[in-house]
Amino acid sequence: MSNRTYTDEELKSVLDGFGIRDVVSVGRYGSGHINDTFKADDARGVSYILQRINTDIFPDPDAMMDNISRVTGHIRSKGGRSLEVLGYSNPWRLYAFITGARTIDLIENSSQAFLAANAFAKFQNALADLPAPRLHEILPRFHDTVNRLRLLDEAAKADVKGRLASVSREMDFVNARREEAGRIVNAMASGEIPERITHNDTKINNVMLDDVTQEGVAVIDLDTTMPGSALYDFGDMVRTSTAAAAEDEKDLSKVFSRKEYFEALVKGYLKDAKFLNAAELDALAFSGRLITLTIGIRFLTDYLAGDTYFRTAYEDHNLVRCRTQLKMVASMEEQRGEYERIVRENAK
Ligand code: ADP
Ligand code: GN1
Ligand code: MG
Repeated sequence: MSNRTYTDEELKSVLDGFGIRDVVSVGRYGSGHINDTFKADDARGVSYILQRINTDIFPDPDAMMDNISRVTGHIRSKGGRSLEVLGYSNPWRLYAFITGARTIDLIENSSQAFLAANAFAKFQNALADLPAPRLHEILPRFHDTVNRLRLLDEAAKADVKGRLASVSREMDFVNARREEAGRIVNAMASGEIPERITHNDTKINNVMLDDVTQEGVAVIDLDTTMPGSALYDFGDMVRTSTAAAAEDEKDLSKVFSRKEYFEALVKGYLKDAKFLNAAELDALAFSGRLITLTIGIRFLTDYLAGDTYFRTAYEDHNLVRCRTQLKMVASMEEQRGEYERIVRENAK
């Protein structure tokens, strides 16, 4: 968890190191949970994104930046828009600020869901022919739900904050779904589901939407772009882009998965994700439930471990987030037949 504060002088001296000397303002920006992100403006009116990479989570920023420069270079070589690294000096980096577009934390209409999913499909498509070598595996077993369950069990056993007794309902919910946890990792191990280059963090605020057309003009937050499964990328879109309420909404009656947004996601994704095989298509609806359960498990684990991973704003923040994720899983389970039908009809 990085709740560190930075003085203006500190930030200006980092910017100075990158050759940006006429800074008129610099302040916290965005709502990411991992890195410390700042927007800086200079006297000419040019804006920058300055980020301190969270090195507790990303132990090898050089490998990460190597991935990012290969990925962004490849996308640009095909005429696409991407992050532009203006400077990097571990743990700081400077990006050009992408103008004319914005990120949102909650989808506002079906059209945005369609366009965001289409942007992620195009991203995966563009990277399908990235020349060798294989990208660095920045966070091994990142979406491996079986491993995430093991980490949850360890945190529950240690119970460092004495919080276990208060989460018995959440633990029961997770425990009732352990059987499904290995479905994608096992299918990847057997080769049924192929390894692809994937983003691995396709939440809705990691794609910049055009201010006018709402099109996804650039996929950002490329820290976890590495070998993975396309299913996890689609699943995280379902988690974040079908949600009727914020990831940390306390009133669970407002939290559910919207079928019309799910349908828009499927259409937007399948329009360009022509590479999917039959096993992937078959697991598309399932991937939404699995990744949402997995993120719920991760929030719960962090809550039990004393909030050391995700940035939190208050005492129970991770527990609140865990509850929304589990409610989303329940909502997707209720609509399972409909969601599977939508995938089948659009995959024809
Ligand atoms: P985190 O890993 O903490 O989620 P992100 O890289 O996603 O950090 O950045 C946090 C937020 O900052 C994004 O959701 C987006 O709103 C904004 N942002 C990041 N990079 C850019 C950029 N190049 N141009 C404009 N906004 C950006
Ligand atoms: C983190 O970095 P950000 O805020 O885009 C996390 C994702 C989680 C997400 C939950 C590197 O994403 O895996 O799904 O929070 N990123 C990392 O909101 O752990
Ligand atoms: Mg982000």
